[in-house]
Amino acid sequence: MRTQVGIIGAGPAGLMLAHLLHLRGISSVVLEIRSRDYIEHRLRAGVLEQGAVDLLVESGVGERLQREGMVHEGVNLQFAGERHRVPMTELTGRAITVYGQQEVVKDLVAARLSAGEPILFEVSDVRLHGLDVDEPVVAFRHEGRDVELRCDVVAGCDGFHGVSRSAVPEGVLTTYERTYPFAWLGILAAAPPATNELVYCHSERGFALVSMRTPELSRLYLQVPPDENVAAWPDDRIWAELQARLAMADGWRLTEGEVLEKGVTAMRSLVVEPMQWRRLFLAGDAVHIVPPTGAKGMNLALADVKVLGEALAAWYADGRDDLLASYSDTCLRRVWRAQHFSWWMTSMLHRFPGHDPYEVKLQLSQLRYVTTSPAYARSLAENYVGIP
Ligand code: RFL
Ligand code: PHB
Repeated sequence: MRTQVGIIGAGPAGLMLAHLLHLRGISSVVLEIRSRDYIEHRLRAGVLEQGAVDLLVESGVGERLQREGMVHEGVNLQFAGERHRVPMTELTGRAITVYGQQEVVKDLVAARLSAGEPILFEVSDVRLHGLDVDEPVVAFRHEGRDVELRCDVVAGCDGFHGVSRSAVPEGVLTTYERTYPFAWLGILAAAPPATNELVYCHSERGFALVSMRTPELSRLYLQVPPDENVAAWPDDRIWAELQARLAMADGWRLTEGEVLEKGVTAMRSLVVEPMQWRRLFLAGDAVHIVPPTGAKGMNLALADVKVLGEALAAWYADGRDDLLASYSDTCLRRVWRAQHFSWWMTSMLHRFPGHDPYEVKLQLSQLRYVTTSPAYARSLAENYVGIP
């Protein structure tokens, strides 16, 4: 098999890159180890920055997003039993849109298949060769056959557990990372969202988050110990803990409903630099991870491939390689801003096992300052809606 760009992974990064390349007349083949059904129902992120929405709409895959996405002009921070709204749109002129990552994936898969372009699902044994001599080959198994895909360039969009990153020789990449001493237990519940906008809640019992997917579905999270077993959390315990953490002085209560899905997510920060080696370009979770507290992961994945798509278009159309050469540096500026923001939100809102009462007082002072100083609130807002 032969194509111009071999794309490993059909998450938001790989699918969006394939779509952007198709619009420029550049051929690609997308390889995915999971099934179509699996990737279209994997429950993950839910917040799109303004820039991500613009990218989806301008590239022609935003029709359902514009119809079904929930536009939020503010976000709430809750602490000491009080809720404070940060008016993001008033402060920045921009907004976020709540729309599930699996919906973005469905829209991109549909666009690709209706264009008659290939996505090979359920491939296995994916290996990269020939990078050192600039003749990349992706070898894999598909439907019982061994296949070799020859390409000009490989895009490694295969997420944190992918294989692309490890095709780079030892000593080339530098890893920067943090792990946090807690995880998130997330649920999807058949309950109308209890608030119009998201609530990030600091409490003595630990962090909680109120989010949503549709007017009928709530998405809720609780800080739990790292490697927590989901079995330790029967539905009743989850609701009781959410109610306790989210309790307000005025008696407000969370709407409860049937728990449809449950899962535990580890919290880590990670950046691998540079995001390129020769003809291999890495994008999204394959090279950077953020804790979900800043809602940045999917947005960074989309921002990377926007840069990569434009750089590849300039290379194919005009033989220009300056944009490909600066791909990593261009992306890493946004990546590090999001790293800092996500780390900062995480540090301000969670209960850390080693914290003493002094550190808790500092968190509360910071939260009060962010929600009362227009300057500080604007800083949070511009990071949250996404720096253009
Ligand atoms: P993905 O989505 O992980 O896609 C990678 C794809 O590659 C496939 N793959 C392979 N394919 C071929 N060969 C191999 N050897 C392969 N190995 C793996 C995988 O099956 C997969 O389909 O990476 P991508 O595209 O970089 O997208 C990144 C986002 O998925 C991720 O950053 C977000 O989900 C993170 N995240 C959030 N991001 C946001 O922007 N806003 C949020 O509100 C938000 N909330 C979240 C989140 C992630 C969460 N979890 C579960 C980690 C909330 C949670 C709970
Ligand atoms: C979600 O709706 O899944 C969500 C929202 C905001 C976050 C993380 C996850 O910061």
